Amino acid sequence: TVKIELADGLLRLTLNRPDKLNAFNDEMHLALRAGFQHAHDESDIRAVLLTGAGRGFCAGQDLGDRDPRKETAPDLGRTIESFYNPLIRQIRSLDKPVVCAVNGVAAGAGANIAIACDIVLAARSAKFIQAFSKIGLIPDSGGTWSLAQLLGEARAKALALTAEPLTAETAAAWGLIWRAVDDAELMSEAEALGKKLAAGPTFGLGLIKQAIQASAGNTLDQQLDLERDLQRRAGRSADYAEGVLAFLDKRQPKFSGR
Ligand code: LHQ
Repeated sequence: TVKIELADGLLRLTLNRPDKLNAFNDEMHLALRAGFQHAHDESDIRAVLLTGAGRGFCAGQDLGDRDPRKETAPDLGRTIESFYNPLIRQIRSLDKPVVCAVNGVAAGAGANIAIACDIVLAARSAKFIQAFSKIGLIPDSGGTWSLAQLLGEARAKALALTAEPLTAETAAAWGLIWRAVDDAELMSEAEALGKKLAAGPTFGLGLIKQAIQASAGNTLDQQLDLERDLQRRAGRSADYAEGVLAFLDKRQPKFSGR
C-alpha cells in the first residue's frame, strides 16, 4: 500500500491504493509509518518525498471501512490517536526535510497530511478539499492548526466550514503550499528539489525546520534564545566547516549531512 524507494539519499514514499484515490486504511497507515521510521533511523536517508500513485494524492480516511450500519458506536478519537496524530508528529519531528508532491486531489486528512510536510509542490490540476464538514467532522491531522497558521482565521474557517475545493494555484498564492507546477513537471521538479535537499547540510536543515516550527509557540525573545542555542550547534557541525571552506576556496561544498 506504500511504495518505498531510495535514490541519492532521497526516500520516496508513494501512497499506493490508486483505485481508492489512496484513501487511508489501517494497513496503509502502518506502511507509511514504517517508511517514516526508516527515514528517521537511516543516516544515509537525508530527505523524504511523499506522493501518491495514480490520479489522486490522497482522499483521506477510507470511508468504506466506516459504514454506520456496521460501526454503531464509532470512536474516531481512537483512530486519530492511533494513526493520524502519530503520522503528523513523525513528519514534523523528523530532523530531515520532507517534500510533498501533491499529484492530484488531496481531500480530508489527505490535504492536511500534505500541508504538514515541509515543502509542498502541487500539480496545477490538483485540488485541496477540507472535506470533513461534508460528513459532520472537523479538520484533523493538524488541519485546524496548520490552516490557521498558514492562512489566518478568515480563510481557515471558510475552507473548513464550506469544504470548497481550493486550486493549487490559489493554494500557492495564499501561502498554503510552496508552488503549483505544470502536471507534467511535478515529479521531475519534486525529485530535483528532494535530491538537492538530500545533498544538503542535513544537520543544519533539521535545525532550521525545528526553529521555524517552534516559532508558533514562542515570543520573539524566546525565539532569539532558541536561535542562539541552535546556531551554536550548527556552528559545530562538519558541514558548517565544509560550507565556509568551500566558500573561501570558491568551489561547491560537499556536505556529509553531519
Ligand atoms: C474513496 C474515498 C474515501 C473510500 C474516494 N474512502 N473510497 C479520521 C478519523 C476517522 C474517520 C473518518 O475520517 C477521518 C479523517 C478524514 O479524512 S474524513 C474525510 C474523508 N474523505 C472524504 O470525505 C473524501 C471523500 N471523497 C471525495 O469526496 C471524492 O472522492 C474526491 C473529491 C476526493 C474525488 O472525487 P472524484 O475525482 O470525483 O473521484 P471519485 O469520487 O469518483 O472517487 C474515485 C474512487 O475512489 C471511487 O470509487 P469507485 O469504486 O466508485 O470508483 C470512490 O468511492 C473512491 N474514494 N475517496 N475517502
